[in-house]
Amino acid sequence: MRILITGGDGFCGWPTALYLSNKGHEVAILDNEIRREWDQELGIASLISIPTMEERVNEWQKHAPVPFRAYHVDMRDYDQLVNAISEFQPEAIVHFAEQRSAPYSMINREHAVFTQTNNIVGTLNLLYIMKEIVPDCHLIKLGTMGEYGTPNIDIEEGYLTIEYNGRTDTLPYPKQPPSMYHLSKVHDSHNIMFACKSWNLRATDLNQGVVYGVQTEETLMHPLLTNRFDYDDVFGTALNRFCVEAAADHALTVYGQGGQTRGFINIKDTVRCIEIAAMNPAKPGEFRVFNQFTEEFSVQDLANKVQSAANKLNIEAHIEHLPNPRVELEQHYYHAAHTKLVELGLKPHLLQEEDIMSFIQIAMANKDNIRLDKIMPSVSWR
Ligand code: NAD
Ligand code: USQ
Repeated sequence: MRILITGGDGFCGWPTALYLSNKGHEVAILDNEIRREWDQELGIASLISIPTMEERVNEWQKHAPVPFRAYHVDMRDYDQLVNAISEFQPEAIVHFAEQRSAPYSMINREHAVFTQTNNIVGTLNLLYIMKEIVPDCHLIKLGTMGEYGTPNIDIEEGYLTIEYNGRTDTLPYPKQPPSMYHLSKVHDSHNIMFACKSWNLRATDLNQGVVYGVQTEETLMHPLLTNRFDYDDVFGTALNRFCVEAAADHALTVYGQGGQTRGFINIKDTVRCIEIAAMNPAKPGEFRVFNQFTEEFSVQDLANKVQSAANKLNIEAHIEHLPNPRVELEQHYYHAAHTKLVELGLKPHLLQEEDIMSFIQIAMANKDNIRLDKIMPSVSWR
């Protein structure tokens, strides 16, 4: 297949592009490297240094079994995006290219406006271009489990059948997102659903949980192909942060009581889920939703697991409960369906102690790059 991967220079996009390319698909990545500018703005960097997009693309072109190309394009620039898509004529577009940090979106008004503009305008441009240029192309859009929030009932995959005043309907599952970033994903979902209904486009919204892990088979093929590893308080996510904190002899930073429960997925399963979605496209007019995670953990569960793995490496990994910088429930019911990708063939990599030990070891090998002043939470929701 010809697959365009927007956000292909990012943490999920880069390994996905290499994986699909290695499987023989004709892949192009599209990215404006804006993520690297946010790193500079915040004074942070990936724990493992990554080369420029041009350098890593040049390196992969030596390994790729089929042509592999890159477009340096801003999703908000309609004309540039039209040119790239007209030239490449993708059969599937995997859309990762958004500002994806909840804390970044909560820094202040400007960052909230930027996040929602960047994300919603980019997706809207894409929908209009698909309508005009590639109406049969399948949009595989990265959404987030956070769209649902933490309701006191089971979470379904996108839709909920309800009976009200004697009548029944299947409706989009109610959304209660916990940040301006998560809200941008809800707005995207509504826009995509409307486009599918109105213009007969086909789309799959992948409501992904928190991704952990770093490398995949392909990113390990050469040092220039390495994936990024975020651990700072703005872009770092729970399990990866705890592993770096353990390696740095820093306390594990559990926010509040630690009962916050989320769906989690290994980066090795992320790339496979995208392949499954691409190989089993939605039908014309269909807006399909899959919940893309493999296991649920509370933040406290994860801290305990990291502490136990760290102890095996003779590291103490003390757990500290910090005042929660976010507004979120710290003890709640959480049970979310996630069967659709498994039914289509996903064989999950479930989190093992050896995985956690290997993430801590990667962090220890890069210990000199750990910025201790970038670990404690700096963004408040209040
Ligand atoms: P990332 O920040 O590492 O990568 C995103 C990429 O998109 C960056 O390379 C950035 O330069 C690019 N980008 C952003 N705005 C752009 C624009 N206007 N034009 C062109 N390129 C632009 O993020 P990630 O962790 O790889 O996440 C990718 C997607 O998956 C996001 O949409 C995110 O919401 C979603 N997601 C991520 C996680 C996670 O835990 N990392 C979990 C669930 C969903
Ligand atoms: N948390 C801690 N300590 C930390 C970091 C986080 O207790 O040091 C807690 C947070 O308070 C939250 C939970 O861990 O309750 C998850 O936070 P996170 O920073 O790991 O993840 P989140 O902000 O939810 O965002 C990440 C990605 C985002 C994606 C989302 C999937 O950055 O792009 O959409 O995971 S989900 O959470 O399912 O919506």
